[in-house]
Amino acid sequence: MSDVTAYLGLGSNLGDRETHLRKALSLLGDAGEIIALSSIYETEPWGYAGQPSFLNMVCGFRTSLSPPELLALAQEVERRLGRVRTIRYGPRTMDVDILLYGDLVLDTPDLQIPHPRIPERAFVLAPLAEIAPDVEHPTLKRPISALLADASGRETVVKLGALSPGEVP
Ligand code: PH2
Ligand code: MG
Ligand code: MG
Repeated sequence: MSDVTAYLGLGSNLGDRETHLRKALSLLGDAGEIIALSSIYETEPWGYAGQPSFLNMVCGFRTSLSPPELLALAQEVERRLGRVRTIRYGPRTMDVDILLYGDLVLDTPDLQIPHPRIPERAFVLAPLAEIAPDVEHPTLKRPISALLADASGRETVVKLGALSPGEVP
């Protein structure tokens, strides 16, 4: 199968959040090619307020994995970083979500692509717009930059900066 560019959202709000992001990127880099990295953002919790703030970022990932294989990789990275599944939208050491997979649209019980909550989430749209502003959302048919403009007034996100070069996988 030929390579596809997927965009993956990473988030952590437990423990050493930045180390978790770095380790997740390193594990992903072992399995495919990271072609773009957003800055890290400190973000207000979305969906369930009583939890610590998150660090979020997005990476562009060039891969020959199929969508189910990529989901398995994302879950393996979460597992390796000590993820324990508790409440929905609750705290986690690492969350790796498939946001986009080329222009594929997929709706199965286990996996929906594009990620169904992209337009509601500034914590996804801000880092995604940094590295893929002109990419068109496959079902909304609008560029990511336009979706971000519509999401102003949603949860607070603060750009912290990029990982330093030595930390980039
Ligand atoms: N992930 C969630 C629920 N809420 N809020 C922020 N700010 N960042 C996240 O990554 C996040 C969230 C479920 O995946
Ligand atoms: Mg998530
Ligand atoms: Mg997830």
